Amino acid sequence: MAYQDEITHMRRDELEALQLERLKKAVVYCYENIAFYKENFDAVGFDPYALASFADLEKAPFTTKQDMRDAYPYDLFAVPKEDVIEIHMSSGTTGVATVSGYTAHDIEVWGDCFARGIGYAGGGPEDICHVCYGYGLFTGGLGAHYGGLKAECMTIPMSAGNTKRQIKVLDTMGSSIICCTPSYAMYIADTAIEMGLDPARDFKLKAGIHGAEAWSNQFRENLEQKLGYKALDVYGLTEIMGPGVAMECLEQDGLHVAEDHFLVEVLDPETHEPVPDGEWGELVITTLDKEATPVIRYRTKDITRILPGECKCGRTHRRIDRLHGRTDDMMIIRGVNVFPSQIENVASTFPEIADWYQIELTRENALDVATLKIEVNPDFPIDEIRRIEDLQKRLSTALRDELATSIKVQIVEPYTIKRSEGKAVRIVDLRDDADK
Ligand code: DLL
Repeated sequence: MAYQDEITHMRRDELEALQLERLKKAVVYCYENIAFYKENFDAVGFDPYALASFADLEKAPFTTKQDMRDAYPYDLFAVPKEDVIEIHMSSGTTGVATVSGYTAHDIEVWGDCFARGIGYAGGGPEDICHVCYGYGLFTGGLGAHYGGLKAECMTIPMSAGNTKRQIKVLDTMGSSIICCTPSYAMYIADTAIEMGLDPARDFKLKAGIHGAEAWSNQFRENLEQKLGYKALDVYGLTEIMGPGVAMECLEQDGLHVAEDHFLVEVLDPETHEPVPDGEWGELVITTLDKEATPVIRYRTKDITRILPGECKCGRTHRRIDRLHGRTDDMMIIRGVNVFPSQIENVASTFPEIADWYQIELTRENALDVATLKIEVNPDFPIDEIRRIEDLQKRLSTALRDELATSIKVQIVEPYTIKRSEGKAVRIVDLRDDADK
């Protein structure tokens, strides 16, 4: 039996009844305890006491990141501060930070959700859970940590950084599940290989639980090959709950949403109408039983779709597809929408190419230009101009065929793109502010 199997295998009708019961309470709870929701519901005439079906929720207004910023620091808290036992904050690099609070109940739920994901990875008390997401205001470290404790793993709170020490621990202590961003997993794998180790053989990893940034299927394959394990995806966000809102199982066919705690909608980002299952749109999340900072209809700006049908693993919680990226990260290159992960998908099929890249955005003659700066593998003859030109040409052609727009390609030397211990910086925007 894996952690909370009885919940992750609930009959759909029972699960939906539980969701509806919790949803009814959640809208009333927000209305009665948070002035923002009272004002916003009243403004559009949404009566929380009258909600009788999931469809009724469509009449409720959205909550946006800007609303959360405006509420800084405590205006969206539903409980007095003495009931809050932990807070997290977004980095605030693109504006004012958003603050999210947790009561003791909320922390329990968070640990449960991540622990289920450890179960999805085939893990349990016999496992050693190596957490190298950053600990701190970022939710990655503590979220994975609470999951490790709940799943009764031996949990190693490494935090991010000090890569050589991570490798020493992985090599000697038998870590079997590693939790970090996919780019940090790649950094660790590449550094270990550079140090003369074969991580697929020398480490004892059976699974990785990776998220916080978009990563392509090809990047995943490269990771699995280097580390000899199963790399699984995990989704979460500061404003709702850290990692564990949705997690992938060993089928690697989408992420099961913790539907007993979160209600998800996928909407057309322009019209805000729901799209049918299977179609891509913006993910909108409502917390069903969060106490400290409950949220109704949060517009995540993340693009995904509900995967129709049942998962082969037998769990009943619906799945969202792996994220393409955020609407914010979408580039419009000569009229075509492009996500960095699509570029990554094409580039990482080239054996000469390493998994490190950055996309520079500039503006030439009133048009946005994307230049892919990408490293070759250390064994590539970087001094042979012909070989470089040939590779550049083949890669640009492959990108044009796949994306229907042109991306400039610039091959760079190994180890010249800055490595990241947390979220990788994939887009460097060099356009003037006025151009954006
Ligand atoms: O990144 C929480 C997290 C930590 C998730 C560890 C998974 C693992 P924030 O820093 O608030 O929280 O960033 C949230 O990151 O809206 C997505 O755009 C992106 N993101 C998170 N998980 C994934 C994923 C954490 N699996 C924002 N795939 C979200 C793609 C992801 N993007």
